[in-house]
Amino acid sequence: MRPLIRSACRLRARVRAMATLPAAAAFSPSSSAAARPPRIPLARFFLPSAPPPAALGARALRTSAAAAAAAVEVGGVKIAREDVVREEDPTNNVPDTIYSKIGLQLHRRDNHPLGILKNTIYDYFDKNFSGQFNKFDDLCPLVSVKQNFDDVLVPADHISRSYNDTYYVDVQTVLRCHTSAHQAELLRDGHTHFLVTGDVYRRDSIDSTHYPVFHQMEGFRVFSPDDWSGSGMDGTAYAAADLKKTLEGLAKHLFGAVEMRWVDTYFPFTNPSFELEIYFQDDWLEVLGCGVTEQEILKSNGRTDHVAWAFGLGLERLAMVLFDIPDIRLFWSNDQRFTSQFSEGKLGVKFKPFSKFPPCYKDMSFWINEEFTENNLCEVVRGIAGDLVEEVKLIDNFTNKKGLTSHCYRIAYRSMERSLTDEEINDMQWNVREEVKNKLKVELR
Ligand code: FA5
Ligand code: MG
Repeated sequence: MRPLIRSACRLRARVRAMATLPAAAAFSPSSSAAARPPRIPLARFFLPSAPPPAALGARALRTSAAAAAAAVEVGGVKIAREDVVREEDPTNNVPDTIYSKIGLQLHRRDNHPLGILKNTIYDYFDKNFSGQFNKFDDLCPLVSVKQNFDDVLVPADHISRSYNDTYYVDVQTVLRCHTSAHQAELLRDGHTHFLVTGDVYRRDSIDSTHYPVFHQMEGFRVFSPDDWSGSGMDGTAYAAADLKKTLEGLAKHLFGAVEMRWVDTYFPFTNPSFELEIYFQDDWLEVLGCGVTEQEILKSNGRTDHVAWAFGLGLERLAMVLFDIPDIRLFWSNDQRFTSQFSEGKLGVKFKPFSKFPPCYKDMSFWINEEFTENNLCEVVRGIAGDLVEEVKLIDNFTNKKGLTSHCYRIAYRSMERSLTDEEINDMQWNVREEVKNKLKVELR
């Protein structure tokens, strides 16, 4: 399985890690339901759904005057806590820690590494395509299941649709797990060249390169028969060649002269599909997924007889390398010692760590049950410790004669900004144990 997204293992070198993670989630090849079946009963994932909302994120946004005061605004849409977090609703799995990230839009801050990177990519497209690409960086992250999955042909039983992998507001509304969620509507609106940057949300494991909210940029370009008719190629070959040329140029623009390679892969929405890897600090780093758009997507959205390419790149992954940022949590830091190191237009200024506080490790063992998943455990830990949790790692695993399976997890607590006291760590660990017992219904050992 060639992957990307998720790692259970600690990464010796950051770049090595990012290039080789055995991903489970999302759209990587064979991360299919067969490869990793959801543990939560399927009935919970596929409740009969009402018709999807007509407009972008429409369902969430009827708020009372009082709630509106506390709401955040994204793309002119107000989102209040109760629009997104509903503890009593079994079809909702969005915690407060996730709600608190909505509307922060790190990619829209010109002095933030993600904003600096976004603007540098914009410069490349402006320069090479004389302003043809329309840019969107303020689309609401609340989208329908249809937008996030159906419109881009994600199969009904694909693992990425599970409650274990995606944040559901209700059966028909999710926090987008990729910026591809906007392809279809933008095509229908008549766009043929576009870039969509946004925060995306995935339930995931915890370590230095994985965070449940990260940022992607989607690129999309449509060709009409006139574009390829004189080329001697068919439309698909023409688009694939243009895609590779465009992205190789982007990689050079960001990294300078670099060694890179293409790897064949699978996405439900493109065929052929590729990943681009860059040789960096002694290893291959996957920086994006892309491919030639499936005809069905073009046909369904008003572009019969056209072809298109699309790509989706992870801004944190690129920024960690370009700026030497060692831990993905740092992107969310408001600490002056972090934020003051970056300024508009300055790509690739190397981050100087202001301190390294020691981690504190706590182990916990329990007998798992059928429903247990690591993503659920990580959510509980993150709910209590927030960004003070650096890693949650399975360190022991066995099944006894009675068929009971025991897991031992090691939790690393570490602040990026200060020393933690024994007392607060012990308190957090005690709360984690209580919640793991009560919420996950496992038997602590
Ligand atoms: C996708 O999300 C596809 N929508 C990309 C795509 C778009 C393919 C258009 C074809 C056409 P994937 O799940 O592999 O694919 O994520 C794309 C990129 O996001 C990865 O290459 C990586 O750079 C980044 N990424 C994925 N998961 C994480 C994560 N947990 N943390 C940080 N970055 C991530
Ligand atoms: Mg991938």
